Amino acid sequence: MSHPIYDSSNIQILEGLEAVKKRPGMFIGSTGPKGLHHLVWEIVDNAVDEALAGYASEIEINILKDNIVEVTDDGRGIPVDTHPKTNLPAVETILTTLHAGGKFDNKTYKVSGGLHGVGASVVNALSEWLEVEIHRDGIEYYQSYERGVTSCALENRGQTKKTGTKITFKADQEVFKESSVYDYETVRLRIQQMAFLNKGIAFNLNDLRAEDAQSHRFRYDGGIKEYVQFLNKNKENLHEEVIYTEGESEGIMVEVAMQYNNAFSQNIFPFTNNIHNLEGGTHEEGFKMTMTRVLNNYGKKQNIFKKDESLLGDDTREGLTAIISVKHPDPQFEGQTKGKLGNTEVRRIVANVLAEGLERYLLENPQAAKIIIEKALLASRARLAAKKAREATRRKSPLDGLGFASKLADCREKNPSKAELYIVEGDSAGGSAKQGRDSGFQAILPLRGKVLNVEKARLDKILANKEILSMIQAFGTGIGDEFNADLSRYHKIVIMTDADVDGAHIRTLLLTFLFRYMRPLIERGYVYIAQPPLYKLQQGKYIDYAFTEAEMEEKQSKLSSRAQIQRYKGLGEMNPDQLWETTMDPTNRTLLKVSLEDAMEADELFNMLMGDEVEPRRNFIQKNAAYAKNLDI
Ligand code: 28G
Repeated sequence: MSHPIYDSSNIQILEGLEAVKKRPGMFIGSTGPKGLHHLVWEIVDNAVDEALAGYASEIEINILKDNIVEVTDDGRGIPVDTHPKTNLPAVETILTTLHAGGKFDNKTYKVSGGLHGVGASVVNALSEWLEVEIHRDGIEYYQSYERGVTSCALENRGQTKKTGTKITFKADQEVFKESSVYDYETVRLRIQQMAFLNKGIAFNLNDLRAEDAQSHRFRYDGGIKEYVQFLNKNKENLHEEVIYTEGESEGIMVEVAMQYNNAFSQNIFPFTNNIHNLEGGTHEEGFKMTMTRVLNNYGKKQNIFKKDESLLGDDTREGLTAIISVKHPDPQFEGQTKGKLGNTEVRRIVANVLAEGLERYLLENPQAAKIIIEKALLASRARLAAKKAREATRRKSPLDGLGFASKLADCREKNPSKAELYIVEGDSAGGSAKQGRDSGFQAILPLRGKVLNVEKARLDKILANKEILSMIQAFGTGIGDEFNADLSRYHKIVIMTDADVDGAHIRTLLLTFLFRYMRPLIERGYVYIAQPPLYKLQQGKYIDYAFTEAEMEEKQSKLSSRAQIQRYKGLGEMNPDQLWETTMDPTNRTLLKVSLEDAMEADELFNMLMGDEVEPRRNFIQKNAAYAKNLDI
């Protein structure tokens, strides 16, 4: 120990460390896999900050054997001069005191961050050990720490020609009990996203844990412009060039990139300091407001509208892929998951930056402008037509409202808080569920074939899909402008699909539909995923079930002689009694409640991180199909 005498600043250090170790979740969200990966994001964020300040251009991230992580930048190197308050080298202060991350003075601020940005000291406190190597002013320095406590004084290791910082750490297994294994795909996706969001910075990622090392290099000089291209890669785009604009005001930097395609869904992704704001916020509001205003003005001025015609916000966003990236020195977050940007000045600043850029684009590209306005007009006309059609159906008798017989087998219970609806994949599983259920309070809706991918269809087409119509009718909530969660006839809507790739796909499509069109049902906690077992173990009269391979092996090893093992390929293979006992009986089943966060993350992973590439999506579903438990598909 380099400082055996504890003065007041040392005591402060120890208190800070204790706080982090006592409640790691408060600082990194959780001590599960997500929290573990946060350690990496935190260190990478600091390197990105140094690059954004204009001093670093290359960042290397290596995952070494034993899940040791090494991050290197070619910046100025963390300062080493003695800090007047702590009497310690600046680097030691940064790594051992809470919130010393870059807020030493108010002249500089961290740009990256959000949940992260908590400072490298948090990573240090939650690491079994951490080492820092600094190349600065011609000298190489080194220091190491154990669980956040300094283990040797800052060492001068002689001369160097380079500059920069290298931090190497091993996450504390006593903290990350669940797992301290990094998932390469997760790291790759996030690093690629960081590369898109911070143009010009090069990221080198290497996974050196296995014999056959994997690596990726990302550098996008076009930044979010290239991000939009990536997202729209397999789409038919309505104009070739991505519309891009940037500006700065009141210390807030704004960048917007967007492009229309011929699909119907809107994919608008707002970011603050490199963090995706799943719940939107003032930047998204400023964006939407301006899109509506500028396109309406342009359409009117150019006489493209028929009389009385105008665009609603939604019309201007049909088929639009957009990234809004804001860098703010003091972001405030609100909302259910603290994922919504609240700073009110941002609305105006985004609006100003976008209006200027978009108006200029429209004037300079009249052909593209015309195509965009016409696409929005088409959306507006379809919206009015769909409204008329809905009004017409509403006047019909409610019984033949659908124009076909729904396969819903309803329950007798009419009190929504006691009634459950199982949405079951396939007629045969639907049959088993109908026989096995308790018809007192459990309703069954079998779905045939694939549910329509709502990403690729407009509301009027979605409403022509029988499977979706039967769901809407069963729920009783209505849809679109008329949606009302209070009318839901069931407070448990359970998605029950096979534990295979197709099942995972159908589940994803259903979740996407519910997330995009019936979000309040998820917010209220009405949506669940059933967990059918994957295995049946039988030994004479003894029957047991297992939900994972590991559980099956464990149960098998506890039996004296070898049990017969059956792997269920689908729900249809279970007889009604088995289905009831394992998956539907409230006293025995495990239902997974779908949280808004789960649904948002599913949507995010699919639509933003994966882009529109078919292969990675398919691989991803395949890889995750086995883990029905993992909702974050
Ligand atoms: C490799 C993994 C992660 C970093 C720097 C560079 C400076 C710095 C970092 O300073 C304290 C606050 C403002 C001066 C700043 C170097 C100014 C001059 C830096 C990193 C003291 C933090 N020279 N590079 N921190 N500042 N890279 N990479 O963490 O007043 S952190």
